[in-house]
Amino acid sequence: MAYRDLRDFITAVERLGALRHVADADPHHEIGGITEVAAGQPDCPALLFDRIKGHAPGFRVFTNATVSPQRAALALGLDPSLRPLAALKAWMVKRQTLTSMTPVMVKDGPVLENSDRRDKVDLGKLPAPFWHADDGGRYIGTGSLVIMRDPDGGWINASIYRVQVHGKAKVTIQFDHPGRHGAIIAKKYWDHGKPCPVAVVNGEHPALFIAGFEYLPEGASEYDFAGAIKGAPLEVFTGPATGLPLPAHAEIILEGELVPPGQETLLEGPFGEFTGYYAADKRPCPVMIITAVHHRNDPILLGSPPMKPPRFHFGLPFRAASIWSNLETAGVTDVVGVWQHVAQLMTVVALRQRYDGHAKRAALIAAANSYMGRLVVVVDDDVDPSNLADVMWAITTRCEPSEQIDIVHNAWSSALDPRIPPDAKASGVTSHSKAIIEACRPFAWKDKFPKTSALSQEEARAIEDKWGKVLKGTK
Ligand SMILES: Cc1cc2nc3c(=O)[nH]c(=O)nc-3n(C[C@H](O)[C@H](O)[C@H](O)COP(=O)(O)O)c2cc1C
Ligand SMILES: [Mn+2]
Repeated sequence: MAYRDLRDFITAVERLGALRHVADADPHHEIGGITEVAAGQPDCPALLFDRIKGHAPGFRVFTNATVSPQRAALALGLDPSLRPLAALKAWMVKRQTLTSMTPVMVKDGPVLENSDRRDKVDLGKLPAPFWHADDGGRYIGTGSLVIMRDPDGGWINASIYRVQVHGKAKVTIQFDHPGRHGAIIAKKYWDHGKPCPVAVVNGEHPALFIAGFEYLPEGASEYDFAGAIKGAPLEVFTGPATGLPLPAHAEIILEGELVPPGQETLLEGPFGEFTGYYAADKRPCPVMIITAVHHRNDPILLGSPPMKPPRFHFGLPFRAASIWSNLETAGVTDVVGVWQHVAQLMTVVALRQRYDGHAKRAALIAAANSYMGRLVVVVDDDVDPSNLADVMWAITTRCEPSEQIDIVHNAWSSALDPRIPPDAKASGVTSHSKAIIEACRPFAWKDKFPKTSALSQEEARAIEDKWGKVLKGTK
């Protein structure tokens, strides 16, 4: 299902019956609150806010865009009716064979319908919400991309970093750590005493939203990856203020410069994080001075605020698809599924064990790539890794803790980790330990393990197909 831009995507969501229109909400905590409550519902709808308090009618905010598995599949161009694990597998396979597509240059685009330059710039016109009660300010960028050009290679990085409003023409951009491509690129300009040209793109094509979250190699542009997902190159024009290539069909674009930190930094945050806490507090952050704002008529700001888990920006755990792919590339056979729960804080691998040590081999690879994840679980192939209740059943019945739980120390976490003690965090600690839980039948006697009385996934599915309507009372 191809769609041209965010507006087209919203139309497709409406056709699926998954869009709700919300009028007269307040950007001060209310839009954020409604978004969080909706995201907690079993069939979380997408929300389009209009007539936002304090803003011109038509200036809209769109949230929960890809929060359901169905809409995450739609955004990837996959069949939205696939079951979640089948959809993730389809994405894993598609991802391995994507052909990257370089954007094509165009002269004009709908995002240039309105432009404010220099002293006309006023971010106050745009409905940037105050998402959570104790946030340090309004955030215009939660689901927006930060565009920069590498001064050496010339390639374009387009990733998601949050953007806080600090004045009419001033925002901060938050790099979680100095290894972010955006942070590396900006430093190259700053080391030469120059500001870094930058643009913030909002209301972009959902394929670009997904690409902006992917861990791509340095030198690979998220623009090309988005084109590959979309199956057609992005159309970009040359930003008049920065010379950066910018998506013509975006809703709102800010252009400007990220000034060297020696000149100015501002305290950023606190901001409600995806763990459900304020763990990073306030930190000094690079400042962007905005020299131009472009937007479509009646622009739509795509908001993707972090929320308390299990809510997450994407209804399919895309990082689990990369781990699944990593396992295959590393030569680990018989993986039947990988999933992440609790907003990617827990990784589960399901496999058909073929040899002793097979499960641990998979677990160690998955643990290495589990950002902030303290729990890594391996289950047998009869357990659906996307079903947390099934995973807990496997843990409580197949894992002997004294034998099958290992702890890996000093592993990959983040300054956003709420459980790193304050003094350790202050001294720069961003690692934690990971528990690897082998919840598989022990390999040496797996054939003597008591037989399960449960229906197999295939049997249960066949029953659902035949008797589902009777059980639901719709027949
Ligand atoms: C909605 C959303 C918000 C995010 N916010 C941030 C952020 O504020 N800072 C950050 O460093 N990463 C953030 N991330 C994660 C990065 O976008 C992601 O790790 C990306 O791969 C980094 O790209 P890079 O490899 O080009 O640096 C966010 C991701 C999403 C989906
Ligand atoms: Mn990148």
